[in-house]
Amino acid sequence: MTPLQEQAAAESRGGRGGASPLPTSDLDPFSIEFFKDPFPVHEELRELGPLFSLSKYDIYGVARYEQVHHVLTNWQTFCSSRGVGLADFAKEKPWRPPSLVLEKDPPEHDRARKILSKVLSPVAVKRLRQSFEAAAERKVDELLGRGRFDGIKDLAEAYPMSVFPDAVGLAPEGREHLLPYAGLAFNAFGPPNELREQAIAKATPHVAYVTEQCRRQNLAEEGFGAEVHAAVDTGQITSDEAVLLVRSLLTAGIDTTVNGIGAALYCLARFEDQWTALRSEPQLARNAFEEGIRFESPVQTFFRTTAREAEIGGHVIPEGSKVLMFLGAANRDGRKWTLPDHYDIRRVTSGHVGFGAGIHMCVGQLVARLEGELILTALARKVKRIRITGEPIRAFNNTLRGLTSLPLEID
Ligand code: QZP
Repeated sequence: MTPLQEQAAAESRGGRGGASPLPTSDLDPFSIEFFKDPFPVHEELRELGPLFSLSKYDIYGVARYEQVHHVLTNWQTFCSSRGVGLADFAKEKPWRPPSLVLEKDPPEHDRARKILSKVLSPVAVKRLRQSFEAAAERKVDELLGRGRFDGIKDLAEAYPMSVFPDAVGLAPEGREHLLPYAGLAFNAFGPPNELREQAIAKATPHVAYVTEQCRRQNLAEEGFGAEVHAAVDTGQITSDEAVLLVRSLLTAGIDTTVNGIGAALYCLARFEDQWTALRSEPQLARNAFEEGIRFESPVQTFFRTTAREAEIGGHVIPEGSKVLMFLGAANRDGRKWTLPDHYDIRRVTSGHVGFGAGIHMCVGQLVARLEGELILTALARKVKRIRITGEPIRAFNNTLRGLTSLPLEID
């Protein structure tokens, strides 16, 4: 028997655990069928209870806001150092050297986090506003000139790709590896299904590119990359650690904002009243982006591992268990949100877990929000109408939710 089955058996014998037996689902939360429309299933998962098990992977799951938030904010019990994907680093070798922020716990985590917090601080991000704003306006002008375009390829991907790699200080050559590398990393958090295995099979050139570009000599003299490496000179980190921290920027800094901008764009194209509201008040752009993150949750899930015995909703979880957090379900939990399935650009979005919560909460969130705010502001100021002209095509990834194509017309 697996630990989970043993516990279920113990509970049915009236042993320790919750007053009621732990609910189980045979859902595969990493299947194409689920990715197509996860929201009705999210509701079923929330209704199962505060904690459930997923028999397909012998793991635990949380889908209600309260429990997702609890797991995110209790790192001593729900640790990251055994990986935030399905793979338990205590039992299997990670596909790449672990991230010094994402896949560590305090105190190691805090040392690395401090460097990135400073590099991505409010003051540092403020300095980018002018150039990011000019790029957003150029992008929207170009798309207005074309009239018809792909909202994902030509906008949600093109805009971050036109600003973020330069902000890091990457050379112009080889940038086509960035999105495939991120797609790989986000698929790798999932189980060994076709998405993960195919991505790993094609990984070599993308990994080689990222590994090489993270070195100090390959980064511009100014930019996030150089600023990370400057922490070597002051003795805060080693040069090997600096390379890995730049890798974190490249892994987490692009595909996330691509899908965040894609989410807001897809919402604004579908919900005409919200587009009208944004046009009449472009100052709402930053919140329209944030609400897109809550509504679509571009980062749908990731895991923690119990570092010690834990308790959720009256159920005991043994040490060494994987707990899957359904961020997308928490962000639409009716226990927390009014009209959760409505995209409302005036909503008070604070508290959503689309950027996580607690000590690991997205360190690049100010860069993401800047990009989101500026591209939506440029659209609101310059564009009268957005129309979907063809069938949106969904992208399938073990972690990220978004589209691969969104045919649009603007005027
Ligand atoms: C990915 C890294 C949603 C998160 C899992 C995004 C993420 C954050 C950090 C890293 C990768 O440090 O490589």
